[in-house]
Amino acid sequence: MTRELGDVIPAPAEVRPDAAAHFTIDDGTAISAASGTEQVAAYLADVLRPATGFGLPVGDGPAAIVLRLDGALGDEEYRLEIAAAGVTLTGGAPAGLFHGVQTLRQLLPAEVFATAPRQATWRLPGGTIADRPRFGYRGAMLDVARHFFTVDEVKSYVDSLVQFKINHLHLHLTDDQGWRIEIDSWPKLTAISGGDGTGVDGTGPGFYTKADYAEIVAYAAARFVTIVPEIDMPGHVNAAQVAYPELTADGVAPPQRTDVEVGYSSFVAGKEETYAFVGDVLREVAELTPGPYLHIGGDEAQATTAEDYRAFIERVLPLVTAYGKRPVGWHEMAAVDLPAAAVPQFWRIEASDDGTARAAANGSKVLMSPADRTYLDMKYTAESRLGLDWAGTVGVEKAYGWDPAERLPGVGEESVLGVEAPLWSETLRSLADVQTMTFPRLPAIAEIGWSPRAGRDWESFRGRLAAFAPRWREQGVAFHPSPEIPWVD
Ligand code: TNX
Repeated sequence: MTRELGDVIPAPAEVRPDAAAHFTIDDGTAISAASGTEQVAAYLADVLRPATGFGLPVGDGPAAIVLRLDGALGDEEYRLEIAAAGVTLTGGAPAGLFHGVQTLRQLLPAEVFATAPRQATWRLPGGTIADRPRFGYRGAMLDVARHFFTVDEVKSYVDSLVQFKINHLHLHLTDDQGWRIEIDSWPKLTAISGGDGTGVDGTGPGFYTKADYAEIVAYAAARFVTIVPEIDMPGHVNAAQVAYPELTADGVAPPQRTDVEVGYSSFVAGKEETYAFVGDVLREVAELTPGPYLHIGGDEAQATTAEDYRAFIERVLPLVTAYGKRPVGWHEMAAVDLPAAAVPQFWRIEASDDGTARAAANGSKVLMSPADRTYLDMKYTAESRLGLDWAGTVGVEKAYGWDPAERLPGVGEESVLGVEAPLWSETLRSLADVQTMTFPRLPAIAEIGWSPRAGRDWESFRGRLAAFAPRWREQGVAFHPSPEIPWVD
């Protein structure tokens, strides 16, 4: 199927087709990498070589495909010019070039995503795309606590997400059912609560050593994705208390839990041991985190009194800041007066906001994850095999049909940091399950986060989305074949 210049998700800011022109990549095509573009040029060659079978040498001399930087553009901004003589990709910074490479891949035939050589005409439609993001934070979240996912599975997930210009991956590392990140000063966390029998129904054991975690962070960084680690507290802490009973009120270890209840566990706000523990954990996690954000959870603390909750959050926020990070927390955190650098992550299905609008008025930027639109763990329909439905079912059109700057009174465009699509893993058991819940809804959230508001159009989106079925099949990525989309073979 011939691709047209506008056949891209998320929709680019500006598309100017030149119907008279096109460029075809062949076995004589080379890539010219200007200074500072070498890393992305190597990535471009790497992603094109398996399917094309071409050598695609990268050098600094003249070539048909040219990568260059232009400091006049924003960091994530790029311009892609396709003419008969060749292709010029210009980025404001390597991140912008990387996004431009994803656009270029989408403009090639679906076979380009194959892992072994294929016969195809590697034709790019002519014209110019000038593109830049609406919001700086476009994220996904993976819950590795309810079910653990390996380093390789997380890397594969990153590779699927970046195709839609996602630039943050939030890892929900701890919860009642498991603790998934090694902490040197409190080794029983993973020795006990990362081991066999942990996770929902005991089916999701495992944890990241510090070396594993650093490997994920580096892999993501090479793809311009920032990892946002979450240590959920003061609720959702049963796994920590199983390993260290001194973190409970009576000092008695609770039973290990593998069910899906929420809201029953709590750290003790009035105990000094609590803060010794939290301080150590946050320090070690901050050390593993080159990115600016550290997520402290704060959701569903039903077993914590309102007074204790506020005391706890007020004690913990300055620790995050002291370790050089910006605190992120589920919006309940906004029950206290937040520093302007703190980011509440709004997840409610109603417009009620537990202080989020007040935080925005005080200068905080809000991360928008309304559950009825962005939660990738909600069932698509009542018949879905996987997922929950407490926020309703979420079809593709519903995921696409909202706007982050219109969702919450008092939280307009200027107060929105961006959007994030969380995937909780109570019902998930494999990477294929993760992919099935993510695709095709994640592209909808990605377009909301990246593309200009004015161009939002469901008919256009579902038509563009239809072309991704063969692309995901080539990559071995599972997806839900929603009847809302007129899929092509
Ligand atoms: C609510 S939304 C939770 C999680 C569950 C999720 C399931 C939020 C911040 N907390 O503990 O896994 O619902 O959809």
